[in-house]
Amino acid sequence: MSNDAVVRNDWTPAEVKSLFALPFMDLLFKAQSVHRQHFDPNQVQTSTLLSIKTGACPEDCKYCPQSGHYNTGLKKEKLMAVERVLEKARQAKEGGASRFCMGAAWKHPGEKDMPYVLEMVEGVKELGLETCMTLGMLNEHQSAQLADAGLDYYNHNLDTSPEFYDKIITTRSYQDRLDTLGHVRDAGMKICSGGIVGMGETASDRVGLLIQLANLPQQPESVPINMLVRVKGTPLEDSEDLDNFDFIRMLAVARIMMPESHVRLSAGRETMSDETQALAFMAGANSIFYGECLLTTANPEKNRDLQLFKRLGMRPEQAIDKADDAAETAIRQSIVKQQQDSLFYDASA
Ligand code: SAM
Ligand code: DTB
Ligand code: SF4
Repeated sequence: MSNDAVVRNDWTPAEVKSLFALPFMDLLFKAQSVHRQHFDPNQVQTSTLLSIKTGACPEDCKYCPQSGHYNTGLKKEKLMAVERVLEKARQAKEGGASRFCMGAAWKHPGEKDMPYVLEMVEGVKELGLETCMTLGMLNEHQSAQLADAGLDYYNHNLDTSPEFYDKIITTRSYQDRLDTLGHVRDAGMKICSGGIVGMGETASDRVGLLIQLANLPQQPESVPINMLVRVKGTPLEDSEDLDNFDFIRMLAVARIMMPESHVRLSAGRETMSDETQALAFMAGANSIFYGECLLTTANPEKNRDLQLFKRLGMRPEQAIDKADDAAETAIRQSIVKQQQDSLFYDASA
């Protein structure tokens, strides 16, 4: 393995700035070279999202359609019944997702909610899917309960640099977020943590976010990089367009700094061309949110994604390794069916 593909936790701002300053083609080549030392470059991890509790969130995140501080016209919904969540998870599995991510618009889960949330984790796991949740802040006890129930990943984003953070959120601190990540790690779960670009942050803020993530004691296994979805009614609805090349640079630098992590091309794909997405994969992104809906906003249709994979000769990662025998058979049958529908790329051809 070459030296530039080794995991490091001592990145300096000057080094990271110099990566961003590379000519675009040099940066992409470097990112793709690092990527190939750790991953199959033609494989993409697919996670399907479900909002299990929607809207009326007490936090004031300026990008978020679910904050109760802004009027975005979103219909609020209470915590979804466990059986309905499991039904959605079954559909996600049949559609070919390998991970099911459940998100709640909470500051933190309430004690009365925990038994239901734990049941959801156990049920989704039994289906043979990887499990992920994003429920806001967690304390040590809640982290241990989720880990015991079998939760594989916890998503909690740092969102931006420590310097820009209070322009975006005032109701919880950067340190609160780092504390939650610490509890998740101590409980033995994998971390999914990333951020958003296109919120009016400077180039140094992008450097600052990536340094925070990469220099954590252990890098997050999953790093979602979201392009801001500008939602009417949020304070960021009129944010300026982000240059797509700058978005790709962010993915490429994340790939180089966190060579063993899955880097997720996250929110923002709905308005992105297929060609921009292909550049994102070239930059080392190897995970997407898959399914027509993110939490409350649109994502590309499954068929568009499957066609894109096919056109690029890429394959979705399957959760087969983690599934028990019955679930494995079901997943295999589902893949065969989709291959017969000729939507998947046939790697054996
Ligand atoms: N309430 C929980 C929390 O904030 O931890 C979980 C759900 S929250 C919607 C998860 C993440 O979605 C946020 O941290 C943010 O990075 C991302 N997100 C929310 N709204 C977004 C938007 N309009 N565009 C892009 N990403 C967004
Ligand atoms: C993440 O980084 N992005 C996802 C997931 N983690 C939970 C959420 C994106 C939300 C986009 C706005 C919405 O659909 O509400
Ligand atoms: Fe609430 Fe999460 Fe949205 Fe912030 S990002 S307002 S915490 S749902």
